[in-house]
Amino acid sequence: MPEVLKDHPPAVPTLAVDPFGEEFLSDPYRWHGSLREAGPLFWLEKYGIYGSAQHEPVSRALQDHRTFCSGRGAGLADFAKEEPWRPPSLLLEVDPPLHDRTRGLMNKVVSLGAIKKLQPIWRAKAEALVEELVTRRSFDAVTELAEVFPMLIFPDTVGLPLEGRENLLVYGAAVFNAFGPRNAIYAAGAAAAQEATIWVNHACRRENLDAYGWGMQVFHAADEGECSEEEAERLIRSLLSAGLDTTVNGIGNLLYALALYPDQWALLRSDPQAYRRKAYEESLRWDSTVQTFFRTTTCDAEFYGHKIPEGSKMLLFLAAANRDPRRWDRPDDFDIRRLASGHVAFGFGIHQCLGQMVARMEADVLLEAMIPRIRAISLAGPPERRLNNSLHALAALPVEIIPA
Ligand code: OVV
Repeated sequence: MPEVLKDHPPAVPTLAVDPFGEEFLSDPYRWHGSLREAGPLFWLEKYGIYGSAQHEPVSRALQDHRTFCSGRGAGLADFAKEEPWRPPSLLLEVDPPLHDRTRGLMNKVVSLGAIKKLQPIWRAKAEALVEELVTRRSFDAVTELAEVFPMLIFPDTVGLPLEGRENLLVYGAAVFNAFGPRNAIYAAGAAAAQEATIWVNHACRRENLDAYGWGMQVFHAADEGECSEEEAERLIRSLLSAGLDTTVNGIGNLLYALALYPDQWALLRSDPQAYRRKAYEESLRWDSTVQTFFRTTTCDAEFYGHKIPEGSKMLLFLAAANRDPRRWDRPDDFDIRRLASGHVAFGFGIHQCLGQMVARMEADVLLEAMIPRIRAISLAGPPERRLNNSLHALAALPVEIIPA
């Protein structure tokens, strides 16, 4: 290194990898190490954006919503320069003060009390579903369990029309694809998403919601003057966007982990009270459903000794951060004994997942139903991936079980 350059700030490492390419998305964990090793900040030349994949810088960016804003989109598109593909989310894609009003209102609808009230119903549905699958001995843990269970409870919880609910998964997949570039993966779901979008927008209207669901409660908040009627519709749209494909894959990834680590299933069964909740938390750390989100800088910022200009997009690798060896011992091991809290699978800071308690309760009642009925669970064939620009998703997971 020539003497004269010594005092210059370090250059941001430039990476050629495409984090939305099929090679990357088929096996993201194979690539994460090289992203983390590049340092706390790197440049992804294919997209002309910054990236971060270590736990500390990712957490720091998520917490600093003034510098790393969401109002210019949580995807690759900069809403200050490009028309969003749909009207922006009033939760995910806005900043304070608007965000705090909408989030405050939604926190009251999606509250722990509301979830606990539904727990007995969710538990009964989980028991009935698991009961039936156990008699089969072998089944597909994605198409017959992970995709089925949230559909049995979540649309009813929101109070959606019965007709057309199958659009929800299609829509969710499209929403999460749309955070990435307009690549082949996005295009593959785009046509089906058009019809699903029409159905979702229709389902969010007051006249199509039942009187007792969370959807109507958002309209009650509108009646109290906390938001407009139009805002209420779009807030309900958030429940439908973020509430299904996320929990489906959260459960899918959990079941995959348990099938892959039989000793962990045995440990969980040996002391369910101690491990049930920890098992789901660890599965979120080990295999984060939402792999990435973007932020945009609101000003010229300094980040780990680097200067980032205003208006830069930054891709935060949540799933890579959750396996950062700087933060966790043996990060690639699924180990339900560890303290997984501090993972960023639900994000961090003001935008941290609104539905996280729903996700936890769904997993909890499912495990509660499985533990006494299933002695062992193992893979009966290779799992199949469903590629998505943001989600780590499974298309199929053949499993075999031994009843208890
Ligand atoms: C966290 C998340 C993902 C996708 C969509 C939304 C939120 C939304 O608010 O629409």
